[in-house]
Amino acid sequence: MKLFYASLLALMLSPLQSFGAAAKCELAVQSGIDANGKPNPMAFNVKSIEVPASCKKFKITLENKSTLPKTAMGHNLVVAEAGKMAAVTAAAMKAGIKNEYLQKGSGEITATKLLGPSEKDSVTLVVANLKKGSAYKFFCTFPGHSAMMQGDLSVK
Ligand SMILES: [Cu+2]
Repeated sequence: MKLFYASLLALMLSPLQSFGAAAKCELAVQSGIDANGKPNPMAFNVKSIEVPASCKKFKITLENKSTLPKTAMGHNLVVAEAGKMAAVTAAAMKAGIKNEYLQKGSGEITATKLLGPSEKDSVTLVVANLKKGSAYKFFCTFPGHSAMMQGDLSVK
């Protein structure tokens, strides 16, 4: 009988344990805040993103903490292969503010909307579509921002 209760207890605990060990398949990123948590109009608070290979999907939510208007200091978060970042940012500059500084189909894997103060948007990466060991970047395509606002993204 003691053994029965012991195995029942183990059964009850196991879902909790696997939940605790499960990889986190989402991440909150802020713009307008630097990696040290200090206000910085042109920064992300995250410098690199590791996407767990065990996640089917990986959600990134960008929240813009900058207080400057979208037309002057809007931010987005775009994901692309590292080798395509320059092409995506160049195309975004040409696309202009009327297209929220993104030329769709220029090489981005996914992109949030361009955010003004206190705005939020999320994107979801399908992890099976990313290659383990490949170099990806996340960055902001507002003209001039990607020099400061960028980081590495990889599948681990
Ligand atoms: Cu920006």
